[in-house]
Amino acid sequence: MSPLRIAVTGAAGQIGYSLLFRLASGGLGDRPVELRLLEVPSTLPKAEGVAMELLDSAFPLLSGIEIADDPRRAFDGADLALLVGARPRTADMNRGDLLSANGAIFTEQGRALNEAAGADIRVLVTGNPANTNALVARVNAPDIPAERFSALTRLDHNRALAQLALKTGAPVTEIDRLTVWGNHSATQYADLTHARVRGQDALDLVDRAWVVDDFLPTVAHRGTAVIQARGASSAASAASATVDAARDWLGGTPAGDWTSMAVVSDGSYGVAEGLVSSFPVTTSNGRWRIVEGLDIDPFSRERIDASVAELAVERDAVRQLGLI
Ligand code: NAX
Repeated sequence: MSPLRIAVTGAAGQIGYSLLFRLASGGLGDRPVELRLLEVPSTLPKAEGVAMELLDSAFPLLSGIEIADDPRRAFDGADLALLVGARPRTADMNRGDLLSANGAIFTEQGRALNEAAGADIRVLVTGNPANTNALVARVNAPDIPAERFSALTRLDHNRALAQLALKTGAPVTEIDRLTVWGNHSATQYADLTHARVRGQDALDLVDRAWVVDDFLPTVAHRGTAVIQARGASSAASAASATVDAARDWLGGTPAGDWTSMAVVSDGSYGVAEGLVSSFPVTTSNGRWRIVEGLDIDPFSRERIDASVAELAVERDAVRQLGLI
């Protein structure tokens, strides 16, 4: 079996340090993997150290490791690009500075993907602001079909699953049809309207006050809570969600269930066409499909619209900056 060529950006960062080992140890299945570690020049020595540890783990599925500071080299012939590296917001930056710094990264990487990536490329953006970074990369890669780009909302989905499992006492494996809508930000909406626990409607098992006052804010602000507790942002759980999202995209969602993925909107559920927004999606054979026809109640409508409005503001900002 030919190896799956996976490029990981931000390879020497804290998510990279967890993600690379999950990919090399069979996180995507039993196909051998070749890893391309992309970093900025100043952090290449750290990436070398990570590569040494990957080698020292003697993973049976790891068929090769390459380190690069040139995205064209890292993406050359790649089947999967996991775009994790991004510029974090520092105290001296306003929102425009953040979008502009990340815009520079994701325009360059979009162009490099367009030039160099393999014909089967799938691009999953974890680096924040993930949805808008995915939009910028997609627009700068006009020869790659739009549906090959997505942004990570699987961590939000997994956080929601875990909270519902804790509340109901059911294992996560007994919960399905949960959806995260919108942006990977505090405006995201984790929708339990269609979720089931052991086949029963989730909303018959929990009361509305818990959903509104406890569940939704806990899921939406989980990243901040982890920073407060750990003194560093979510890393292992973000890596785990990135693996889950990539595995399901390539391998498919279980029959009868769906997952949450931020994908390019076709106008479904009133989300403006072209925005990269989280939807309920099923996947099979490397393709995703938005689950259509779900009833959206007025509460959900309001929450979805608020998150999508934020995405539209981000899109307008990167448009004004000339990034798309
Ligand atoms: P770190 O700061 O530990 O690592 C980021 C790495 O990216 C650094 O090593 C840096 O040198 C590298 N980098 C920066 N620019 C690069 C470029 N142009 N090419 C290649 N590498 C580059 O951050 P980490 O904790 O690993 O988080 C990475 C990103 O994930 C951040 O943007 C973070 O906000 C985002 N997150 C996204 C989540 C999601 O669910 N979508 C959750 C976790 C996380 O907050």
